[in-house]
Amino acid sequence: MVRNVVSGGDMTDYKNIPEYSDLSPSQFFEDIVPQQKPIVIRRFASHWPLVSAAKKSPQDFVSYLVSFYSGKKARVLLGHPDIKGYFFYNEDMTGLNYIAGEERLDLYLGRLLELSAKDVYPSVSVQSVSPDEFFPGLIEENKVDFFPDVEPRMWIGNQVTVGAHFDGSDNIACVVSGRRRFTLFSPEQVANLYPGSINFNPAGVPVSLVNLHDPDFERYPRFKTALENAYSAELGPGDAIYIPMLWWHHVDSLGKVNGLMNYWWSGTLAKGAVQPKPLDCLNMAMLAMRNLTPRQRDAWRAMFDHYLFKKNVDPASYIPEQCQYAIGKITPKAERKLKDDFIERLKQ
Ligand SMILES: O=C(O)CCC(=O)C(=O)O
Repeated sequence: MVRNVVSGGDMTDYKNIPEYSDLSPSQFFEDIVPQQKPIVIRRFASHWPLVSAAKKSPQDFVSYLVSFYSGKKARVLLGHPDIKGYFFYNEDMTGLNYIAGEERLDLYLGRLLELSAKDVYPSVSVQSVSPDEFFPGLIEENKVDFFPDVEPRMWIGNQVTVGAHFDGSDNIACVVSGRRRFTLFSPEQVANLYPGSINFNPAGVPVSLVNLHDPDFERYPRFKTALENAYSAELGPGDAIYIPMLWWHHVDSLGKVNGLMNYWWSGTLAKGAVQPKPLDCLNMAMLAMRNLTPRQRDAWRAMFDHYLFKKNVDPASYIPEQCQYAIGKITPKAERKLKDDFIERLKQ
């Protein structure tokens, strides 16, 4: 059992996410991760100099970061004040409601401080940048012993909103500056969230087409059910949230200068992750089966249930190891051959 359960969050309209503090990596990986349910870990990184600097002031946070800066330019997102920080599609979904450009991060961070003094300001954000690339040495001073081999990513911006989306990896996201509110939906809520295009979206994965802050219930009536089943937690510097793979997360950055460090692991965004991604498979399955009748699709559902979901019996339990391939045991050579066969077929 996991110890040190602290109180739940204080969001009355949403379900609380269980909270822990002083969680050890073994408690986390042995007790929490197998359940694939979100938790909040208070004081996950409260010992980091980066968090201490942010707690002093946004200026201290920025100065500390800039002291590591490599000089490389990063992709910066910029949105008009009218979008109220919500990076999304444009009105008719022919494009996005923000622009992106390359910028030096020391200039960006300086600008972020300037904007924090204004009443009306554009939304700015750098998302999922590599600390090793842009701030070499930062990670050595700001480590957790949960993930010795996972390279984290950083997110720095003002009051921006990332609409509900999912990732193909498990994730620990740790607030390092400002505050963030996370609103989570379980994978079973997918239809109630009205996910948009797989191939054209602001996030690299489908995003919910419903604006959590201003839901159009006439157009998206099932979103009410999603809201009834939503979880929420607000995090400050040093606090972290565990978001299991495929859990939808909508994230509001609430401070003037917000920073996040996150760790994606054992999934499609982690180092050494397996390719192709499950989302590629979904795309491919839709392409391959688009002209099948509903009955034929049902027949394939049974086949997927058998081979992939192993519903009633594990096929690897009765197929000799040397013939299992993707079902179970596969040698690197056989995996390469399977992928090469795919490539050849896709070229046709
Ligand atoms: O915190 C954010 O702004 C978004 C973070 C996110 O989507 C993630 O960590 O997967």
